[in-house]
Amino acid sequence: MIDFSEWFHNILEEAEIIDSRYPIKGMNVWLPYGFQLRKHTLKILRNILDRDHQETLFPLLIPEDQLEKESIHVKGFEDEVYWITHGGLTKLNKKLALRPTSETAMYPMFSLWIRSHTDLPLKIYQIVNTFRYETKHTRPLIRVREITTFKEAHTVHGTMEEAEEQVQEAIRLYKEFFNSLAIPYIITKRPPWDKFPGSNYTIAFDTLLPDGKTLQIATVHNLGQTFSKTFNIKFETPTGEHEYAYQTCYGLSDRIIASIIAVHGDDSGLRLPPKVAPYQIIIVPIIFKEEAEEVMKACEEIRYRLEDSGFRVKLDDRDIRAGRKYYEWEMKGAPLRIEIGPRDLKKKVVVVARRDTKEKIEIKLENLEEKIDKILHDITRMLREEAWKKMRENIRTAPNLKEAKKIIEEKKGIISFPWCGNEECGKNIEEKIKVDILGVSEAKKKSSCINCGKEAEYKAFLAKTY
Ligand code: PR8
Repeated sequence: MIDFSEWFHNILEEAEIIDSRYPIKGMNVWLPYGFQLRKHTLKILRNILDRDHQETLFPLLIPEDQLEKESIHVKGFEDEVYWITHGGLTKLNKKLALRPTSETAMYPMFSLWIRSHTDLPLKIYQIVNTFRYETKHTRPLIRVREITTFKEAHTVHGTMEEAEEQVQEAIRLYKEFFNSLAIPYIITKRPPWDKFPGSNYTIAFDTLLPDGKTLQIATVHNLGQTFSKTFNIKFETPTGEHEYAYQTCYGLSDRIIASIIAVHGDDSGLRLPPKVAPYQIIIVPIIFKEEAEEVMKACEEIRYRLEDSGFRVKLDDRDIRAGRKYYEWEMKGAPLRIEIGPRDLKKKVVVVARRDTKEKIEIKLENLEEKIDKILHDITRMLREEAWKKMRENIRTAPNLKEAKKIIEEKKGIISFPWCGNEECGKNIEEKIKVDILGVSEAKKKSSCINCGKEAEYKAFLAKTY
């Protein structure tokens, strides 16, 4: 991949994921193939969240006074809010915001719903579109002004410990989600100057894109009692006192699809993990005139057999050259292709081609389902291992700031280094090397801060980011 940015834009178009020609900056059209990819990805997340969250749906519009009630929160979003000022020709008395996220839509309702400790914990989520008037350069799926798959979860608890535990639980859920998509991640606590507006702290997942820049793909926020105090979310404890609740929220966006595409793709196009591929298996008939009917019949039979076993299958019977079909489905990332010709039928075998390794294997028809299932699992494992390896190889340590700057400029990727945790020192580091601190994890061994030399409390990470 010579130029990632160009590759990414081209593949979105060629593989028919989205059409970015819609005449509003930062807003795109999901095409049918992209929509299928989106649907299967959302299904995985819904299955995970549905275990103990309830799905809801709140209105898109938020009244001005409600959005502005939490002052730190609104300060963080004020540059990004789209406003509705008119209904037809009538000027509205109260402006309405298109939700940039839904805390201020949901929490006034939570204060009506929650009365007693028996109403807790409350765990809900919704998958909706949100709007952010991004001023930074927009990019399809990566930085959009209409986030079309904003998956936001919001929880309410009776104690700070429970909210802490929920943060850990959310991290576990998101790990499971990313693992099933074979997407590698690093998890860090954002520095205080980069946390979600109104939160006590923010934990973020970042992945590495092929150009060496990181992409934030999920965040988990501990909101403490900030919003419950603003929106009066109170409950009666078992001993009859009234206390403000503790909250968390966590979310993901269209960047999930962006990372599936970017992390696994190669020079021939997409390589989709089988769990989310619109078609897991493409059947291509190899037809010669005299046996055409027989081959087509066999292809259809195999298609029904595989569909019966739960695989998503497409029989590509278009009247074009087989080579063109191979090229197209490779580009669109279908994990497996089955080629069926008259000679194979006589031998009672089919030829299966893997998209990940481009390997071709002959499989006996009698144990087709079982073999295919195994191969699909193996493809996910392979994609996962390859992606993690690539990411790990691009996390480097730096002995001093000069060296860190050099590595970032020459190799990009992620740099880890010991840091004291002091805000002034952190900002000084960012100033010196002109790259942002991504976040921190606890330091496992004793060392001194790369900048000020004091004892390092944290292992910090630096990277060029999207
Ligand atoms: C919250 N409230 O809102 P967050 N384009 C694509 N993806 C984006 C964009 C954008 N313009 N902006 C953010 N994201 C909390 C948690 C409810 C849920 C993605 O958190 O502001 C980023 O990956 O951190 C970000 O981590 C995620 O949305 C959640 O947004």
